[in-house]
Amino acid sequence: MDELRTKYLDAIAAAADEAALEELRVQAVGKKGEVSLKMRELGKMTPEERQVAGPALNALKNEINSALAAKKVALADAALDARLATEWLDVTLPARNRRVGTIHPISQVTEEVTAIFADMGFAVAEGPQIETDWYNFDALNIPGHHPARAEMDTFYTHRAEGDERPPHVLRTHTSPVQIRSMEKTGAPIRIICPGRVYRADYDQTHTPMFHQVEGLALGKDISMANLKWVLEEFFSAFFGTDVKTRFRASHFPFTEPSAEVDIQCSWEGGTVKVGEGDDWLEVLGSGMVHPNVLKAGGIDPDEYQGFAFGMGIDRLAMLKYGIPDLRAFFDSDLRWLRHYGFASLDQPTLHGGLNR
Ligand code: 2U9
Repeated sequence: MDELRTKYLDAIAAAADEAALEELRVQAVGKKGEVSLKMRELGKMTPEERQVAGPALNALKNEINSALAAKKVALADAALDARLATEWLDVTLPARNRRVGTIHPISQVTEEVTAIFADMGFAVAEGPQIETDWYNFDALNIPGHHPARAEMDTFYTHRAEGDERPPHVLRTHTSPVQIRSMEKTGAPIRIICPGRVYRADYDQTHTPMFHQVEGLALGKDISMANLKWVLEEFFSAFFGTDVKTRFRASHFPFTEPSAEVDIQCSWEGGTVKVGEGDDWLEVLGSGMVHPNVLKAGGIDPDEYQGFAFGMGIDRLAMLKYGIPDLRAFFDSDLRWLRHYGFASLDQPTLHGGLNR
């Protein structure tokens, strides 16, 4: 019995894993294990022999079972320690640097323009980029034969063969949004419409897609004087300095009278500065909304009148942030975007100052 005890207790102590332990359990105390076979021999003993051998065998069996259980726990603890050692993590290490994206200058300027006009009571209206020719042209007093249609370099969509309806167009200006807004809410109304517009034109100063913001203010007695105040207020807030404007008589089909608007600037060493000097820069078209356009929007021109204007957002961004090349706006060049882009938490507000 001493031999058996030493044999199994040593083997259990040396067992490397649970499988080895299980094998030892079967060998020692399993149904046909060595200790179990010895217990079967008790029957052949004399009562005196049995009285000594019985308790001793039981004690050995218990001792081996305890050793097996203790070793099992020890092996599990060792396995957990090994796992903890390999999966150890230093939570005090500083985080890895991550590259953050930037806000595109066009998005930034759109937010700035929106903040300034919102402060003057203008809401933002949006509409579809694919329009019917009625909303893009007819409603704006540009009939089929009008030269402005040809001049606009319009992108047309395809109609199925035999479908004689006029094709849809990629909107050439955001003016259709104003028509839709007039239909929806009527007058009085004060909105700006920023968004993408499309013209089939590509050179140093034109891209086939660009961004416009148009404005519309209708009421019982809104005049060109209100237009001039609103625009000077806008340009001064946008460029962060008092900006004079100059109105030149012009012609657009959708406004009468019409004016092109220049802002005061200086030219020095090939760079333009807004709000100083005595040069002028054309930035905007405007006028009093044509009665035909009011009618197309469902508004009575004998009851309401007002002004409208339109300007290029891309152009505004170039002027304010000194961006030289228009086409780079749409190249998705990450180096350009990191250089000219804005921090995402740097949202423009009037009280925070719009300018960097
Ligand atoms: C309605 C009535 C009138 C919007 C106007 C202009 C003049 C204009 C150009 C400036 C540079 C477009 O970005 S640009 O190429 N825009 O000259 N836009 S008046 O007139 C409207 C619009 C909607 C219902």
